[in-house]
Amino acid sequence: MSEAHRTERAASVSVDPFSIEVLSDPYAYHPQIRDAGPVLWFPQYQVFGVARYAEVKEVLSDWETYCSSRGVGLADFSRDTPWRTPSLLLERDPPLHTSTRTVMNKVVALPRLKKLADHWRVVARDLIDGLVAQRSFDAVQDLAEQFPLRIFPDTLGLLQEGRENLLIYATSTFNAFGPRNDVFLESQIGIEPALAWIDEACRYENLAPGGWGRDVHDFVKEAGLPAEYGALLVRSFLSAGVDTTINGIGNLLHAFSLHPQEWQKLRNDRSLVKRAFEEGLRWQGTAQTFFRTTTRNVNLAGVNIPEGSKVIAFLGAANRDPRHWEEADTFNISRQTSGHVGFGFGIHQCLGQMIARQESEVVLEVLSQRVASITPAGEPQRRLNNTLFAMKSLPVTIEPA
Ligand code: OVM
Repeated sequence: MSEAHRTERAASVSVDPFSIEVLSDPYAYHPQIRDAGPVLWFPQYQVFGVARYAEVKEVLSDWETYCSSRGVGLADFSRDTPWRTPSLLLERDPPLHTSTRTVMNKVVALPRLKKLADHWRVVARDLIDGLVAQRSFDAVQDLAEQFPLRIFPDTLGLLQEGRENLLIYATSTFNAFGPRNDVFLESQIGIEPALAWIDEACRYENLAPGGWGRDVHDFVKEAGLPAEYGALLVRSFLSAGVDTTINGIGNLLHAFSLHPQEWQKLRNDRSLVKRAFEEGLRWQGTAQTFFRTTTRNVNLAGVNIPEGSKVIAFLGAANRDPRHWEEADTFNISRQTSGHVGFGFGIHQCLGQMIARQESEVVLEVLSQRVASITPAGEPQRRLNNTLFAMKSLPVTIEPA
């Protein structure tokens, strides 16, 4: 509170964080925005921003001041029409958020998740054995995209037909947190049928018995919440559970292809699998940015931010802030990564993080048993997205173990 009397100006930043250049290589631009000041101002969008670890954590910790119910993208739901019906988790505040989150926490509970691990391992072995036999493959298209799609829709009990809509929908959802730029508009092509499929797929009668999708509906009922919450909460799994895990695994494999010594480290000590996943998220996170909206005038790091302001939090920049991390830019799977904000922080911290961990750990366990080395075999290609740091292609050649 002693800081509340200091008033400095937010550092004005002229670079567009949603431009092709920045989205292609956000890490090249992070030092500039971190060093500009603790609180940033983007005149082009009329929004504040934070890119240092301390301020990102402060904004995410204080949900009463920095709310989610006015949208976690550039759009302010108090003025602008939301792109889709707002999420009952991501785009809500307590007390409603608390009741929906409580229901969903039951669905993703660890004992339930652990029961799936053996089956996921069989799928991973099958997939990876085929790729190892090929020697050369695309680590994004043939592995990172395939694995979550082979297990997660089945875990939920989704319709078999039309699953290609999952990626179209998720890509648009994450693009919609940013401005209506070309990246967003391109992802809108063919979105109408995808949205219609998503709505259908989330209905109780279209979800397979025994799957987590039906469990969501059942737990909603048990908790005494309105029945129509069920479908919308299933939708959160479809929004947040596919593109995120795909790119988490893709970015991690990219990191290993660039750091062969870290791959050897993992092969020599498989107890590093858990840390390797966290370090992958710290070093090259999937969700790069989320917004909050201020509910009151607030002084952050000496800068007055008026009520009703949008604040963009740069998670990826915070995760490499040298003010917090030693050798912040180094990918080191044996480092202590606790406190990274790759899953966000506070009450909205990733609900599916244990699912993401289990998926990635299964892939890394099997891959580190079967593969002695991963070598780039062509230029990796990025897939530009207003929120996600994503890859389209990562050609590699592997040496079998
Ligand atoms: C949701 C949702 C959508 C996108 C991301 C997310 C990172 C959640 O609809 O609940 O969490």
